[in-house]
Amino acid sequence: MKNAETTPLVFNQTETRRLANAIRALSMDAVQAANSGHPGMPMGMADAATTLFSQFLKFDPADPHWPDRDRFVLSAGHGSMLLYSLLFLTGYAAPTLDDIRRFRQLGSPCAGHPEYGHLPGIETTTGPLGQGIATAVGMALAERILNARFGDDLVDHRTYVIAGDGDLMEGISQEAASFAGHLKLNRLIVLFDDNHISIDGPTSLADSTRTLERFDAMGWTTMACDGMDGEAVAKALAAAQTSDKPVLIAARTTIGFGAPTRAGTSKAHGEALGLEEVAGAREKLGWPYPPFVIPDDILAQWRAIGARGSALRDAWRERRNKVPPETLKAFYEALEPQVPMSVSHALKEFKKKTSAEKPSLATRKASETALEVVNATLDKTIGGSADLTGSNNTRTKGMKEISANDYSGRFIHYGIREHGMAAAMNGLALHGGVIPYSGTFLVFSDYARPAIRLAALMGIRAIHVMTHDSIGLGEDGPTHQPVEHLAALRAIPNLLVFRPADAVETAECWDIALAEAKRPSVLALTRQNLPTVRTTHTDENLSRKGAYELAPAEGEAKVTFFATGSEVEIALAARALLATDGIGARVVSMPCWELFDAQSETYRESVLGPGTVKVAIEAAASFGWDRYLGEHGRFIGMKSFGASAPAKDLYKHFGITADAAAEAARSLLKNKR
Ligand SMILES: Cc1ncc(C[n+]2csc(CCOP(=O)(O)OP(=O)(O)O)c2C)c(N)n1
Repeated sequence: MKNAETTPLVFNQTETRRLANAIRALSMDAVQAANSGHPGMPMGMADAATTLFSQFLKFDPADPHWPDRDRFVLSAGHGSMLLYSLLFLTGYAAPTLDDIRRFRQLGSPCAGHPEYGHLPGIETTTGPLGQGIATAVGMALAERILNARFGDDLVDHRTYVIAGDGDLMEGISQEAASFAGHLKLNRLIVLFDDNHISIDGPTSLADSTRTLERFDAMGWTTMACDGMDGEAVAKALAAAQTSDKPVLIAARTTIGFGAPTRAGTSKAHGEALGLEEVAGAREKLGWPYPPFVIPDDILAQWRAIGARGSALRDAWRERRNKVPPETLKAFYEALEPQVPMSVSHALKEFKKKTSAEKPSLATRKASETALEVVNATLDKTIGGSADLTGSNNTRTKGMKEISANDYSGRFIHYGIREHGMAAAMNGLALHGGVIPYSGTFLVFSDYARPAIRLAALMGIRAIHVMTHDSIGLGEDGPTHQPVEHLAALRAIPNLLVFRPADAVETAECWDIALAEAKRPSVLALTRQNLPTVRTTHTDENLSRKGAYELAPAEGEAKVTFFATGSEVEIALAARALLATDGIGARVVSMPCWELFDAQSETYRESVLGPGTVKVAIEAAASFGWDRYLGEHGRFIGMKSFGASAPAKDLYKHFGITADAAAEAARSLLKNKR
């Protein structure tokens, strides 16, 4: 191991087994107490994990956030008791034994699956199979990017993953692994729990992949070893340290090892073993201690494993202290979650200029222009696209690409891997030191959704630029025209979905997305040009409240038009039509529902315009709009999939026009009388 200043603790197979049995006992007892959970995986992988933590993993329970620690990702999140046991045994402040006793209960940090933020040492939330390994790819990439910027003395660590058959069967593993292989992320080491068992029975029921060959073909170093033999695992892990490619170690294990009748079968997988089986396992493993009791000598050995990290961390501190002060300052600034005020200031200037010049711009283009400002001010943004760079407009001037030979760039060609991209962005964000943003078409948010959902659940900043946001994209037709996607994304809690109306709002939305360190964002942007609707500059970021009155009524307000993005232009035209009839209508732009919903009731009421009739215009499904429109409001939008035609024809065909909106308002007013 490079930079290993302390001797790793080496145990022979028998000693490893004894230490590993502490994991087995805690896991089966916790699952038994909860009467739910997965004892099999922790019991199978206990020896391999013990070897990894005692001899290889660079971590310090006393300083769990130390930036140069190795990252450990339990991709097989259902085996969460493996991780909780390791954290307890190696001496993290939490979980306590009581927490483990309350495994899977409300308030215990030991949730059913590991949740980021619940315990130090949980580097990412896992459970949806495949996410962990794909997120780890982002972590391993972040390490290389920061290493290229700050050097070996500050950044020199590895990312270890434990993944099961399920992780590797999931499609996302293909995207993630081929991407990691292409980028030669040799600091990524995956221990594959090769136990031939999943829930339904033997994996042969559904899979006959030659996994090592598959990974070999993707540019990985592959090896196989006996996962029940600590010494064999150590040998494989030692060899993995010198690889110039990512490494997959297939560790052959026995699921539920020790359980007298269930070991090696799917019956060890997903339920408590039962008291009799647990008692039998105690006997088989030679573990005579009562539930949740770890004998002192074994605990002491585990604590020694945990304690070896402090010397590693001290050695890193020594190296760090010799780094030139300006490098060190830049390093810690990069790790700072807050974005400097200079970004907001620069975007404010951009807004001022845009309001004065009033360009007609697609919001994807406006986003690129805003990003020119952002990327020139903030160097930790890492852009990218899933092979739609010229369409998403995410690559600004001078952004060098990141490649296997040179990680010093700032732009990632993710390839056509939306799901892998979104998960890698999570890994980049979780690692810290960079802010990932990337792009695809909004319609393909479906392909990235499970990873976006996890970002929202974890509360991390990943910014998704999603262009071609409606039928307004035109001729590519209904396969490419999102209809239900805004609603589907808005349904994800803690995700900010922005749909800016012009270049000014686009800059405001970027400002908010960058400042939101604990929420992911989606920016839904147009392909087609839009006029500038914010023609008077305000220093205040009006989008921050989620919705605001863009145009007041002339005279008494009888009508409120709500619109987002490209349909704000239509709302303004409808307002003008009503004005010629002497009907006062106001227009509310709603770039972000989530932010609006969080405003005070007084503000929301004032924006919603009590007493006015309400018409919403959005070239998308109506799902969700009722909450603003009430029973009597009208929605002008999509009721079906789109069609292939020029955008202007489509808006007319689907009735999303100023005439239709004005007519809806008139008829509502008539009914009101
Ligand atoms: C995306 C996803 N699909 C399904 C599940 C439900 N699930 C949890 S574990 C599991 C079987 C996994 O098999 P394997 O990785 O071999 O784990 P082991 O049986 O070895 O513990 C399944 C289907 C899940 N967690 N995530």
